[in-house]
Amino acid sequence: MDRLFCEHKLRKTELLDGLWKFKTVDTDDAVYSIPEDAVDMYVPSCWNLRLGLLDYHGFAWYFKEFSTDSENILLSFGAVSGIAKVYLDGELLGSHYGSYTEFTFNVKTTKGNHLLSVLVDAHSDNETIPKEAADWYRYGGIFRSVELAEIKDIWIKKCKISYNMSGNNADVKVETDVGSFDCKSAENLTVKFDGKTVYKGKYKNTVEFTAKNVQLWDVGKPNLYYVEIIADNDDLIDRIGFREIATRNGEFLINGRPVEIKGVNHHEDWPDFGHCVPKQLMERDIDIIKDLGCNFVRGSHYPNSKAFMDYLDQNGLMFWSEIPLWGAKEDTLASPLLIERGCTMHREMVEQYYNHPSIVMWGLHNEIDTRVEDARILTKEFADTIRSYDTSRPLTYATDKIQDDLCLDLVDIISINKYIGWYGFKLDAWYEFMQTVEEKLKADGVSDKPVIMSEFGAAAMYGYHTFDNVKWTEEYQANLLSFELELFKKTSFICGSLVWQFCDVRTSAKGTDRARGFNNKGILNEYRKPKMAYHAVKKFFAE
Ligand code: ADA
Repeated sequence: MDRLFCEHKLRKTELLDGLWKFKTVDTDDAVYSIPEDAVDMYVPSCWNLRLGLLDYHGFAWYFKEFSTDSENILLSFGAVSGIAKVYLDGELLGSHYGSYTEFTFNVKTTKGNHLLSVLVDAHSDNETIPKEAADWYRYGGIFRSVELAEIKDIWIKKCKISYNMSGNNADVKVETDVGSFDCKSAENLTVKFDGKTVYKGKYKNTVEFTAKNVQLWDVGKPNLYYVEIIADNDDLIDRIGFREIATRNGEFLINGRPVEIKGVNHHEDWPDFGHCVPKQLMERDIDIIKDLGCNFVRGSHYPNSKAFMDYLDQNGLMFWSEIPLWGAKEDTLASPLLIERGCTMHREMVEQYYNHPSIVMWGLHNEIDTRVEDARILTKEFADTIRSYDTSRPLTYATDKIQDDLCLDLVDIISINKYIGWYGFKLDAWYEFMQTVEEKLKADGVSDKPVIMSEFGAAAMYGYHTFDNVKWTEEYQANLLSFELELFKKTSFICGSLVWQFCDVRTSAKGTDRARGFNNKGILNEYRKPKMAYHAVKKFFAE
């Protein structure tokens, strides 16, 4: 759903996007019919962008009437904030936790008219992911598309396409997972690679074949191949790219070649659309990122839409995908609920995004208190969860506590967030900091792991200039970023830099210390107008 190419030729699908009925409520009590005072709400969208709802983070009902000619349907939701409880004709189908990943219900129903109702619970606290006080806007609502599919007896739930390169050939493994209404298995299976049939016969979960003389997917050279799977009457088309990722002697390698990571942290956010960014604006962000000379985007701080991932795939840009576990403090790290939610969110992210070649690393969490033993237990649990499904990509997390961090040995890449020159410290403190980092890496026996500066920068108010180098001016931000990028370039153990951040983004939870209610550290403003820092960064990355 929501891809830049057609995922099905056989499966009959219809988007349920458009006007739904909507009503905010105080409790999660079930509501069985559309209330008279429900109002129109466009799906997908973020409800906070409706007048009067900017600061609303509670419960809301969505209702949609639809009709179908099938007795077997799939209802898929691209993303719904917080907890979504889904009802069909008043009967609970189930619920989903996790905001940024897709979920589906298969339903045996009757031909004709139906009422689909969704209760969205956008509350947050210290055990939700993200927690209440996170530094981006926690938009509420059904913010990615909803799809209705009519199927026969079985349907393809997902497919994992993995491979091993041997010379120019790829040994490919296609693992298909089908669902069925009557505990039947699929009978027949066809797998096509690059338009040619590589398997046709009895259904089996795993098909292996050798793809000869493939062109590699590489940074800036995005060779892509389509894989088409047909199981009985259902089908699924996905797109892959062949590339090998490795880390060695402090270097990050793509296809055996060390790559210097040059990137930005990017929130999926637009002032007028929230997380529900129109595709032409995604495309524009990609163009800007390329113009800047970047080869890498960190999806801070949550799984991005599939369409954005497709743009990255087809532009040869690398991506770091993570779940929104942000800034968790010592007192919540041992919470079984938090850990369980985190593992579920990781599992869904990795399974749903596995086939994207642009994703070159998974991020476990961001700025949690990695100085304590509980963080080690949680980090290990998350790492094991991901590695049980994907051993092809390195793992990382962003630490702001590098000096006392207890978890560095658990991941493959060390990523450091540091704001010297903005929060508190004088610029010179960077030199001492770099020395401490080097000593720490040695002391922990992790000097052979690549190190990325995953966040650094300063806020600047768009259009604020002075003759002097004072904080909040465009000059200060541009100068600081130039200093930092120069320093990182000269520091031998650093293999990449990710500027915080691509553009200014709406935030709320950190309260009054965020001028305008925005995190203003963008090198573009929220409407993507470049600040001086844009040109300063471009000098380093592109020229
Ligand atoms: C942290 C955090 C970001 C942002 C940043 C800042 O590093 O990971 O999400 O809040 O600080 O602007 O202070």
